[in-house]
Amino acid sequence: MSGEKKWRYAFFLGCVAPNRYPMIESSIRAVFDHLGAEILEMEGASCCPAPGVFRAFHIPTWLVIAARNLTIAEDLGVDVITGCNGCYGTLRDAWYELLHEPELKKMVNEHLAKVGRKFKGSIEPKHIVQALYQDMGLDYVKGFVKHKFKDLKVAVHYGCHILKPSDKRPWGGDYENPRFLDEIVEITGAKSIDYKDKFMCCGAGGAVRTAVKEVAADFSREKLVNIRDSGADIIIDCCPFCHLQLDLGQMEANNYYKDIIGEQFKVPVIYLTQLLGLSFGIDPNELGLIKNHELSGVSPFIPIDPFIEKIKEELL
Ligand code: 9S8
Ligand code: 9S8
Ligand code: COM
Repeated sequence: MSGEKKWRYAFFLGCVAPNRYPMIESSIRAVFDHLGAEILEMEGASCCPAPGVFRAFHIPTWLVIAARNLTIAEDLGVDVITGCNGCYGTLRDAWYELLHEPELKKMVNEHLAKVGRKFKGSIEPKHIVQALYQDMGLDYVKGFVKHKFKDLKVAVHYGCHILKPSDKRPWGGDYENPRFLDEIVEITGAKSIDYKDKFMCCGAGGAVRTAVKEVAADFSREKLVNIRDSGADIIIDCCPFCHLQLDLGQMEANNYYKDIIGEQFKVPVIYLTQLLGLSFGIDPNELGLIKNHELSGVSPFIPIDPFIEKIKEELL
């Protein structure tokens, strides 16, 4: 889209998308550009740092690093968006705590002064879902839908940090049974179907994946059984770490738990903006919707071909 942009955001990438799922980053850029949002780069940004890891070990270190990242967006003078629940958790929790606790802010700014920075609290950290749902609004986003999926059943996975802690999140209303992500998915015509324990963790968060892969895969196994029972065609998520766990984790669950799961899992995992982008008519290549490949150790691990086949006719 050319001309004046309606919104401007600093884009916080985090680690997982640029390193493992470049298609997630690419689809966010394409969709935001299409919707009339300008994306500014955050030069010098580091790991957020991951809430389940850094905060669990040393809160002051976590806070100072998070605040440093926020000051990069403050310098740009715009709100920061991220496509990762974990990054959202860190940036938003740190921002909230620093706004409400002067002592913490003083401590943080003493450290930041050593690198010539200062946390002011002048911008708000947002999830891309928050930007879509609250800044732009469903009616506005709906106006860009060109193709409606006629027969696509979706298992929506929220993940944890986008919802909790609820006092630091902007969703209002029901935090145990939210609908905002389902509502965004459904503007594409896809049907968000209910499944057992929908709001359960993917298994990866809180450093579980890093510490004990079998335990993370066991969570995923349970979630995937429920998703399979629901008859979903695909999983839609809004977090690259959940995405990794639900994609690569399917292979791991197929391996560790082959004796108890029966048929092997093979549900395509698609990121929210990949689905939205398709319905907007954006080139699937730009959204990183690539056909199966033979490379090892390269995402996507579960082939997305069944999804591509299913939607091909609707897109032609
Ligand atoms: S950064 Fe570093 S590890 Fe991660 S992707 Fe999201 S959480 Fe924040
Ligand atoms: S990774 Fe993303 S947000 Fe989390 S902690 Fe539970 S779920 Fe999956
Ligand atoms: C999950 C991030 S998205 S972390 O593992 O809890 O830090």
